Amino acid sequence: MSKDNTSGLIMPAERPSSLISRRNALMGGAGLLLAGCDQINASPTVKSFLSLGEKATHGAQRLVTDRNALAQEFSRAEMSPVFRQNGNQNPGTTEYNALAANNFADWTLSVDGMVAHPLRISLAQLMAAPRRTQITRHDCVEGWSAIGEWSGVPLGLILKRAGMSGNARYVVFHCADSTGGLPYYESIDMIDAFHPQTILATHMNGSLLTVGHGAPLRLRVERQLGYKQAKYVMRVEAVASLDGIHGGGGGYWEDHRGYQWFAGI
Ligand SMILES: Nc1nc2c(c(=O)[nH]1)N[C@H]1C(S)=C(S)[C@@H](COP(=O)(O)O)O[C@H]1N2
Ligand SMILES: [Mo]
Repeated sequence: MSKDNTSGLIMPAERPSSLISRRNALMGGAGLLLAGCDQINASPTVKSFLSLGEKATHGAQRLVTDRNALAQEFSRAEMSPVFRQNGNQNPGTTEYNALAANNFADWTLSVDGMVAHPLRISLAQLMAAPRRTQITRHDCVEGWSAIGEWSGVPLGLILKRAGMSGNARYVVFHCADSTGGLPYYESIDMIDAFHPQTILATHMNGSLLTVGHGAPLRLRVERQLGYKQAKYVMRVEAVASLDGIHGGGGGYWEDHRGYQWFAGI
């Protein structure tokens, strides 16, 4: 955490080496053995051994690193000059308007469901928590993308603080807005919930979130498409199943628009 706090960015150079060391740890050193042995490549026995090794490595990487791999991060110079607002741009309810009028001083995030210690966290508490900052690309299924900087508290920290049950399988985000009476909500699995780039963001591009972009708190789950990036998050719920939560599909778009629950990129 402290590394992220001081630089605000993950240095691009860190990523390949951490991936390589993860692979080597995984392969028990076989990765190291196979690296850079041009001389012995010629022998057919060695060749077949190598291709087996390659398959094993790729298979293991697919299993272990694909879902955990980091989404690409960008430099400040690559940030989009305009990051559009999309979907609902203001919940507009009496309750939300009152919270916004007071700069969300009375707002709290509820963390509940399958947790040992249900929490109510104020914005001030979130601001004081360890945070992570990342510049990533947002991809909306409607065909636009934008690169922006997000800063917030890792979701995994909050779930650990709440003492989430080992039997919980999904994290559901309940939002303040609805469309035609249908509440916006989204959900992710535990791999995404504990992914290092999954944060509950309070800031975008160095400033507090605007109402249009989801104030005071939104999810950033960087390996997923735009519609999973829930804005106006009011409540985080740990559950064993998505059955019985609204339409049971795990999200507003999944329930009503036929979008895939898993929107991995
Ligand atoms: N609560 C809520 N979250 C939401 C939406 C929404 O309508 N309500 N729209 C989604 C979609 S489709 C996209 S592309 C992004 C847009 O985020 P932005 O307005 O910050 O660009 O938010 C997502 N999260
Ligand atoms: Mo979207």
